[in-house]
Amino acid sequence: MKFLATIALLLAAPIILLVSAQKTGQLYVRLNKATNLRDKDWFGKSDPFVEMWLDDHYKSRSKDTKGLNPVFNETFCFWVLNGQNTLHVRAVDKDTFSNDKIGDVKIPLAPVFQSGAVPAKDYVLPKWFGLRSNGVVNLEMKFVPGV
Ligand SMILES: [Ca+2]
Repeated sequence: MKFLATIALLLAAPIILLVSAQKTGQLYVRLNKATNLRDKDWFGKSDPFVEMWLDDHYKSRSKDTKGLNPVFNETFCFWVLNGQNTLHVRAVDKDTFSNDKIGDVKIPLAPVFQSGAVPAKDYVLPKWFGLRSNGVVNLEMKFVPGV
């Protein structure tokens, strides 16, 4: 009987996970631009792009750009699930052999959940525990609950 109870628990666990992973709304992120990105390329040009995600299995990726002050003007939409409260943003330099991380930042979503919108703002990609910077991304957010 104990064995059966264990099996029942194992079967129930994914169902509980599914229920707790309900959608709570849609997050729109408009990525405006980045400035002063750290130069990762020793040879030739910098060609940065930006990745964003709530869940690292589902990353969104911007277009490729050129230079250290790229303009994106792209909007991304994410389904927000229960418990997701951080937007991960990473600037990456595209390379022939392996892409190179420029910097990243974790943006708390509580402000946009509370107010529905956060206007365009600079977010620093910290370096050395925030003592220096790998660059800045400028983005704005909007949250539409319960879709
Ligand atoms: Ca490159």
